Amino acid sequence: MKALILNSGVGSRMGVLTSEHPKCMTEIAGTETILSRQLRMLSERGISDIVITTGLFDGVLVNYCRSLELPLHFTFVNNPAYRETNYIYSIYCARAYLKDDDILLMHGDLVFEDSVLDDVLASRQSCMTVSSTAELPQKDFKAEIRDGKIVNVGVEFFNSAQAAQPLYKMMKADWREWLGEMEAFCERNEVNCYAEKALNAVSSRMNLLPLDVHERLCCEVDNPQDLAVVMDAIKRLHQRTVYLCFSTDILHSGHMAIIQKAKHLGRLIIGVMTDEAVARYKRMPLVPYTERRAMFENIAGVYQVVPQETLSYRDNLEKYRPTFVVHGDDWCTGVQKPIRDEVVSVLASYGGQLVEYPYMHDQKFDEIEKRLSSQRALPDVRRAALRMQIALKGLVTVMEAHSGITGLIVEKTQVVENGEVRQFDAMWVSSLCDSTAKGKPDIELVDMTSRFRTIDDIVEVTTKPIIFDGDTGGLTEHFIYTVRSLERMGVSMVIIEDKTGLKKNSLFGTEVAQTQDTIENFCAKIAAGKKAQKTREFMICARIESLILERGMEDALNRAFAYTKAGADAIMIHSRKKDPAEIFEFVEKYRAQDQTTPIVVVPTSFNTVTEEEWKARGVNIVIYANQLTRTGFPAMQKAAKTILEHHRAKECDDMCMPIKDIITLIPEESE
Ligand code: SPV
Ligand code: MG
Repeated sequence: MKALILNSGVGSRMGVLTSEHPKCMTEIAGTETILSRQLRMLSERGISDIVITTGLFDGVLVNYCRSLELPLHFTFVNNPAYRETNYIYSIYCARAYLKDDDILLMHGDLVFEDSVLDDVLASRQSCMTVSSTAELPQKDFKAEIRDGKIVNVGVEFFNSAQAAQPLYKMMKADWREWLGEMEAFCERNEVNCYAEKALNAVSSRMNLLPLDVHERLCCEVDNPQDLAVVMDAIKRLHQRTVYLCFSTDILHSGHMAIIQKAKHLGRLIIGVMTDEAVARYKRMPLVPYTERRAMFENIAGVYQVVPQETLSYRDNLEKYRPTFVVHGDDWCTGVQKPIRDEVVSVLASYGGQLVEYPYMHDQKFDEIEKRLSSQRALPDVRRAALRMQIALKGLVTVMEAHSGITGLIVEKTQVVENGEVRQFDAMWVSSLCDSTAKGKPDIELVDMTSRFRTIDDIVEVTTKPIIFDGDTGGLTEHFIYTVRSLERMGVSMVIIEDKTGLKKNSLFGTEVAQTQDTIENFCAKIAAGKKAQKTREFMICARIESLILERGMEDALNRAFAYTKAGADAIMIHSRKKDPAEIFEFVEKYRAQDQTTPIVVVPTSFNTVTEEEWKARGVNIVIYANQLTRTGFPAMQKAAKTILEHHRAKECDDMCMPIKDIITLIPEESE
């Protein structure tokens, strides 16, 4: 597309303001002139081919354009008869440069706001700016509109007319018609009329649409009064602010496009969602807040970058009271709708406006985001995620997984509650469930090679952090190898319990013979594991079995402090009582002396306590240790029985998951 700017007029109505330069060089805001503003706006939108017709002071104008040092290619065409002819003749003089392209035509004294130009450029058909709300001017241009199309443009049309401003986007074919007619006019020496007279002669052969600017700035500067109005309007435009919020880890051209659009509405304030806010509503951010903030601060033309601490915009809208909030229209439905509704109501309270752009579903962007998201599965990223989650969320929820499919269930299951998406943060590779899946008892019979195989299956199809049930950790000499293998696989934490000899599942308690390790031995195992670990983020959690084995609270606490001192990164306290009282007591007494070491609980028996209460009491990790296993197998048993009872599978059908749903859960391409 080429821009054609008409600057051959003398501008005599401006008085002394045009005594030394053409009207388009009149300053309208600071050192910005009508022309420099037009050219800046064009260059920001990638329109670089500019044809300018000149008249009086043409040398001054040419030098001025060059001095602006914008990345534009100019063609200047002087109309030598500028005093005796109208701009129809200037266009005629420039005709050789105006063939074979769409044309953006504007008068050199026209001042318009960014969004007007954006709308004109976005039009898929030829258009001219009009205002359905402005009063019909007596002497200026009006457009006569019939059946939604402009049929006549001129000062003499009052019927079915709207005020019109000389800013046109002409599609190539339409422009060819108009230009051809202008040539015919000029060759008949009709050079003193408006170019629009030629347009009116051919308008029936094209679709020239009126583009309604309503109250927006789009105004010619003909005299000092117009100039005062325009200067005031620009000052008000500069005071407008726009708010845009991001939680993205990277910037792609889709984000940049919306930032550019938003910038055109006013001073741009970007809200960057804090890590805590992102963690609450989606997954852990891959890039920390400070880095994400810096990314936006370095974008030219961004006025201010501020933290947004919640998913809700309310606090920031009340604080900054932006004139506009900009967002893609994808939040009109789905989980983000309540957030949008709140934005609409806060904006209404002070007269702000919501501007929504059509959400662009571009495969290119989806792929970039998918590729980025797949980084979560990389061992280094996955391993570090648990520590980050604890720091950002305070309480992390963990669900057991013992295979690829159960891993996928933990990865993907979500519920929406009050506009917030709830999902599990991490996976627990339970010894009980891993052994059960292999039809074996939970007595450290399934060896580490096999347990690692399970981790591999899960790791291959998921991205969430993993906590590994390391049983007793085995011999210290073996444990150090386990630690390194787990680190390599991207596991975030191993939990080892202070038992020795033949380990049995804790939920059997004292019903079976179980031996607790000595504090010294267990501390040595923890210390050896910590020494062996290669990465900073990996965590070793010491699990205390004193309450399970009925050794009392004091023993539990003594051990907890000793294990922490030996280097344990977290403490797990276990109980098989239905009443959570002893766990509460332990947490309270431990927290009285240690406020930072994360505490882990596995509320299988004491399952009435909510996550909110655990958090309030100072617990950091809640593990749902076996619920997928304990619900899955009875369903299978029931299906097996039903088929046996009916000698066929039909009666079992209603119990079965549709094959289609399996496809949703397990995509064919790796995600
Ligand atoms: C497991 O899930 O294997 C555990 C937790 O160790 S518990 O079964 O409660 O002992
Ligand atoms: Mg276990």
